[in-house]
Amino acid sequence: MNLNKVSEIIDKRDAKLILAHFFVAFTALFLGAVAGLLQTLVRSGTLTLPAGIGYYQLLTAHGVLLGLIFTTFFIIGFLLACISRTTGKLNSGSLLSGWIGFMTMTAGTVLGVIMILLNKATVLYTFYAPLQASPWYYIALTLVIVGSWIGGFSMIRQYYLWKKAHKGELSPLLSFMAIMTMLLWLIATIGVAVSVLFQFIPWSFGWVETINILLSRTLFWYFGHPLVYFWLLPAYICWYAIIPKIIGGKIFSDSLARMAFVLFLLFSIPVGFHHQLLESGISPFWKYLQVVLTFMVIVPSLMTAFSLFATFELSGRERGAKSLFGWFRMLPWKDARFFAPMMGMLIFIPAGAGGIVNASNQLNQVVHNTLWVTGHFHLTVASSVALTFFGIGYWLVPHLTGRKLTAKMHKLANLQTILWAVGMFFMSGAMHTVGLFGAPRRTSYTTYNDHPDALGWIPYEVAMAVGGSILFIAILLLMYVMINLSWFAPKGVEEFPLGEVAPNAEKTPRILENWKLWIGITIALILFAYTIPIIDMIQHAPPGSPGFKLW
Ligand code: HAS
Repeated sequence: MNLNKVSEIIDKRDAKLILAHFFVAFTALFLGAVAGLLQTLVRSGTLTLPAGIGYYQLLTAHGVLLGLIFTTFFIIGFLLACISRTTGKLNSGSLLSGWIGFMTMTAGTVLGVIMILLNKATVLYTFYAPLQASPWYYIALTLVIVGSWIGGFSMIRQYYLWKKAHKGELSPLLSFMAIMTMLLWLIATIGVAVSVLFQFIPWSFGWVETINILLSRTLFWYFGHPLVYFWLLPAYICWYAIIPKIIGGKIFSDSLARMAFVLFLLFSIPVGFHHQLLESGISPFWKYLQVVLTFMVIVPSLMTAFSLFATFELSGRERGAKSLFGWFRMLPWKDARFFAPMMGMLIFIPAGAGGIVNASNQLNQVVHNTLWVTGHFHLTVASSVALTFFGIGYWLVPHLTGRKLTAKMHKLANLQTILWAVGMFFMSGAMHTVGLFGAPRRTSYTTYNDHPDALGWIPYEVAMAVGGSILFIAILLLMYVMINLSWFAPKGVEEFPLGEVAPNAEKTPRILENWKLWIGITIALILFAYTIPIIDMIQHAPPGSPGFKLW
């Protein structure tokens, strides 16, 4: 097979496809952020929405645009960039399917947003039954997912062609990680696709009268938890394989990085019940089993933390750092490509600890459905992941547009990161705290008839609004930087930083690339964790529910 030579600069045609994904991603980010700002103002009682716009309508737009659209478009664009950079420019078939995937996802996004704006889909991003949206909303979600599959297949095809042309060689780390991330997504989305196609669409069209709620929620969370690792793994790609180059160090271990990704594939799917610990209808044994598996999925993150510390320390020591933490000062704090992801890493320490709290059955009883959980995911996806994505954008956008990240843009980008961290400190800190006092999530402004508990929550809700406003300023700054890097920055070549493995790292065992083995174990674990509970849910289903429109 004749693949093109790998070039240090991504091919122009591939760049266009990647930039198209980024364009939709950053537009969704901006619109979702406007919704977010308004939400914090409404929730703190500071603002009443005009023109009949509902709080929950806004909340749906916020969750969908940021949690589903910004992330999916950015990730697919970034993974395509990783593939193109390390296996050579996309061949014409892969490029074409990349564009078809993009168009399908974009059509789904536009249709979905129209449904939300028409107030026909105020069901939040988790679209829990029995809330019932217009069937066109579920069709829109289907298009987004099917489009992402087509994009994913174009990456897998490219990877397959590379492997064929390089028989017996270990694939480039970045491509391996990109394919693993995509594989995780493909297996995870099967759950939500089954639920949407066989439950939500027939039910919302009125072809069947009722829906099995527990089954729909279970299929959602079968997808919903690996979804969070679909967000996280691209950030890990940057931390493992790109940051070492930016700091002038080396990747600590290729094997460890690949092993962490394999473990994510194995353990991130059969754990959805930890989102349903308080739901009846699932026996405690299966909940217990999935909680144990949840604790397994913490291991690759701990491995990642270890590997990153090793990379930082070794690179600092190589440059003469002597004391225990001397390497800390050697890190390039003024480099925006480093600073934003690094803040993401630092924030991931408390964010991950919060996840461990959530996963602990007894503690989950205290925090479930409170603002604590909202605080948790604003630290994980909206800080650790988002800051890393911004950091990637700072070099990848100019790399693709043939421009330079200037010293002025570095400064603004660093200011952006600081504002983001400060805003999130206020917003997420207040959410975590008031969540422990019992304030529920997914709730508009109310004082529950001036109940003293609810009145006590208000100062925290105001702190959330303060944080939200700072975050919005940060988004405006981000947009300014991204627009500059896309169209106005000086022409030039911005590097695609690609780390090299430390020369004395262990040789990577071949078994880590044994796709059949890992996919086989993944399927076995999924069948083990889900088969009996799902049969139970179908055989002993309570009467199904008709649809409700409560908005
Ligand atoms: Fe979570 C709910 C458990 C991670 C996102 N999570 C959510 C929801 C979202 C979400 C969106 O068990 C809400 C869904 C909804 O709408 O209802 N979560 C976990 C656990 C982890 C975890 C155990 N979550 C994430 C990540 C997310 C995310 C990542 C997005 C990207 N989560 C839960 C549970 C719930 C939940 C329950 C349900 C709650 C309920 O009741 O509803 C773990 O994966 C976390 C492991 C992480 C670590 C941290 C490792 C630290 C690293 C950084 C090292 C730093 C360095 C820098 C090296 C163990 C890798 C240092 C440098 C220096 C210079 C000092």
